[in-house]
Amino acid sequence: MEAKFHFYFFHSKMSSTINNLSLQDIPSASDMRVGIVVCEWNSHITTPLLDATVSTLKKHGAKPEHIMVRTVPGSFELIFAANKMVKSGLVDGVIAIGCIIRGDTPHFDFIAQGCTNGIAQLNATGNMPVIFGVLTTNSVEQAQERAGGSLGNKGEEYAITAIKMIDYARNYDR
Ligand code: DLZ
Repeated sequence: MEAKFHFYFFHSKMSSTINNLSLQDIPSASDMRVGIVVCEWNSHITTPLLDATVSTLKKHGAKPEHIMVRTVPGSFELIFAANKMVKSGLVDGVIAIGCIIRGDTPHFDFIAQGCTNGIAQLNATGNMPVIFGVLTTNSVEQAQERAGGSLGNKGEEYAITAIKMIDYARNYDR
């Protein structure tokens, strides 16, 4: 465990990245159970995010039967559903996927803030990582760019972040 921490510390300049996310030394997910909660709201965005998340988990060794996917209406419900998954003991980490797009009313701010705070609270108080896979954008176009468009698919980042954080948690559990 110690050697691993040192490795991360001394190799801060990573050449292979998705944006700022290092793609080097990603742990195997072959023994990881990952829960995913995904929103129906803006499903034309959340579905490609989900697809990329699942395919990236599999690419890194996760077994299909160890990936649990559940659907909720909107991003505000992610908190409740993710909390249930955390407490179920059936998974090692959770990825919450949603897409909140700014509209004409202040609703965007309340939903985005509530969702962010709720997921942050789960991370601060729970015993496993809950990955914040929620796009908050000013337009549909911005969301599309990040869900398989010109800026890639953030689902890949969610999956890799989940794998890294489950591995991180395990290093403390041992
Ligand atoms: C109500 C609402 C609005 C206006 N916009 C979004 C959105 O852009 N993305 C999203 O995931 N959910 C939205 N919702 C639904 C709320 O998340 C929630 O489902 C309802 O307020 C019911 O609790």
